[in-house]
Amino acid sequence: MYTRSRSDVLFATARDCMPGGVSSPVRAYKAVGGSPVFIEQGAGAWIQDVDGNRYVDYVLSYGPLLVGHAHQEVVDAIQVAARKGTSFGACTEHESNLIRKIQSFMPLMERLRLVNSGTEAVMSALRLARAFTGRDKIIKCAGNYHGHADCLLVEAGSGVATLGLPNCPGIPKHVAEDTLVVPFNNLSAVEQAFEKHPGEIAAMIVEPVAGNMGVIPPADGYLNGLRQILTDQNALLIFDEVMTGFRVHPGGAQALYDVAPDLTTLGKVIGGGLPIGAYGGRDDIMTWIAPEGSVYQAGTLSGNPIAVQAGLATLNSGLNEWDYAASQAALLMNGLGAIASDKSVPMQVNGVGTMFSCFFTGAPVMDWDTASTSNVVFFAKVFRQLLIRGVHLAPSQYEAWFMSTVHDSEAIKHTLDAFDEALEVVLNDD
Ligand code: HOZ
Repeated sequence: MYTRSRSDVLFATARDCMPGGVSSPVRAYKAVGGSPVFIEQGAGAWIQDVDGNRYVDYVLSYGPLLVGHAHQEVVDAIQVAARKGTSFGACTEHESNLIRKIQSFMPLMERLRLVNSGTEAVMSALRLARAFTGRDKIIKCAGNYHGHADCLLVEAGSGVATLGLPNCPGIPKHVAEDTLVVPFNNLSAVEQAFEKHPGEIAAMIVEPVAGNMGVIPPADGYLNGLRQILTDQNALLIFDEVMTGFRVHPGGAQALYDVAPDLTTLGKVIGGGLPIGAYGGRDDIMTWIAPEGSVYQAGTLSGNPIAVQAGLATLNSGLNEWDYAASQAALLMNGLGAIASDKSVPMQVNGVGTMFSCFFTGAPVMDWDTASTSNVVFFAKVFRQLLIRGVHLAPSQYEAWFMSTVHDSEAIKHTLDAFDEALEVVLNDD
């Protein structure tokens, strides 16, 4: 029997002292109704809330937990690192070990700089691209989300799309004007942007598999087409692989689709659940970063030894079992699709590797316009029915489901049974 009381009490307290009661907006459940569950602990594929309810977790901290919750090797690595000291603001051996590990899967990242979040990685990469090219404008895609830096909160996905806040106040007009927005999966829009602003565009940043308007794979030839256009225009191609890195393929989207970005941004999995980010790429570009070059970027906690060790342990363990996680994702996607189809519920399942989305729409989803045809009211109802049946999703149609290496057949069966029942209840209520 699903009951809650303590979560509600804690949320009331949190609302008194935090905007919306949360540390990040999507967590407030505004798009799905009700109030958030407060999590007590996690182990493997499962989490438990403060009222003792258990859930199979597909949020996985929005992606980082490739090996599930409280994985023994990750916990051990964190404990060993913490006993030696939590932060030094000085060089440690394992920074290079983590970077070497990343480079063994993403060799195009010839040199990297570690930072503290995906947002920071993206801000830094864009500053570098602007310095390197001597140009100010950038291109991004509608519905892509690259963190909350001013110049990128324009027609963004993730929480911005979820809460319907396309134009965030507080962003200087001249900053927003330097961001050109094009539809995802549309090469001619990129060509037109260059025609309209010749010699002014420093870079295009793109999620090579979109993950923040739900998961949307690139159309055939899209990434190659971008590579060609950006090369022709002497502008840089930046792959934001904060979400896709080690998730769509062990070598990220750049390996899966065999397209070479000039710069790449990372986060999430490389910290195994602790705060981290990284940016890197061509050596001749990265050499512009201080202290080698004059593009300044710094951070007291950058390369934090605990985050670095958690990331290393996650990559060491997770990449050995990556194929299993991807096969479990495929199993679940097929199962969900079959259940929806049996009940004549229009639903598109989009997924690549270990991340996927279910859109409640009859139309194929390939960009923001088609993603936003998804029935978000229906999603909210299904979300609530799944929650009380022990399945924890991100409280947004536009966030991805993530699979881990420890989601076993019991977790998948539990999810499929819950989905079947949830759809039945929602259809009967409608
Ligand atoms: N960074 C995540 C992007 N999908 C969202 C996490 C959040 O907004 O809390």
